Amino acid sequence: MASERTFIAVKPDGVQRGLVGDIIARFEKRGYKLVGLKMVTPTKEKAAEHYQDLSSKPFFGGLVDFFSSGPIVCMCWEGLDVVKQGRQMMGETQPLASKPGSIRGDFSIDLGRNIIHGSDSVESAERELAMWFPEGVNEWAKTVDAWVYEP
Ligand code: IDP
Ligand code: MG
Repeated sequence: MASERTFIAVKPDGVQRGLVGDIIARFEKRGYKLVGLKMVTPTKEKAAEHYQDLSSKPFFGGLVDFFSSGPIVCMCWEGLDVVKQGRQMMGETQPLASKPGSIRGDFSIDLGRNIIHGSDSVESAERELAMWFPEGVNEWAKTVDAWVYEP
């Protein structure tokens, strides 16, 4: 099975609103494998590095302040096509454009409070995982995979 990894984070608003469990459950129930999980309160520097691609945007300062305003829950999920599927499960950047059934479509309204981050490409995932999990992730065999993937 050609597998990949993605970085998913529940942002400070999702943590405050008690949505961590629901978000984890969606990825677990889909069949993906959790290989990294921790709570971190990002420094402003780390938040700015995470969102470095958006540094020229007018909302960058507010985004960095918000992302470093409290704990986030960092996750690494592994499985087939998980980068793209993670984005599908999240919904659109703009919550009002997100379909009901998606995480943002079910739980958020405002662009600046859209509760979840997910890597947008395999390259971004590699960069973000190196940043948030410099210690590496957990290698383990999920025995139920034989019931999730056809051999
Ligand atoms: P993404 O989170 O769906 O990948 P990005 O374009 O990478 O979207 O933007 C990162 C985050 O910055 C968004 O999730 C959102 O919270 C915030 N953001 C994006 N565009 C705007 C904007 O135009 N105004 C305010 N905040 C924005
Ligand atoms: Mg993004």
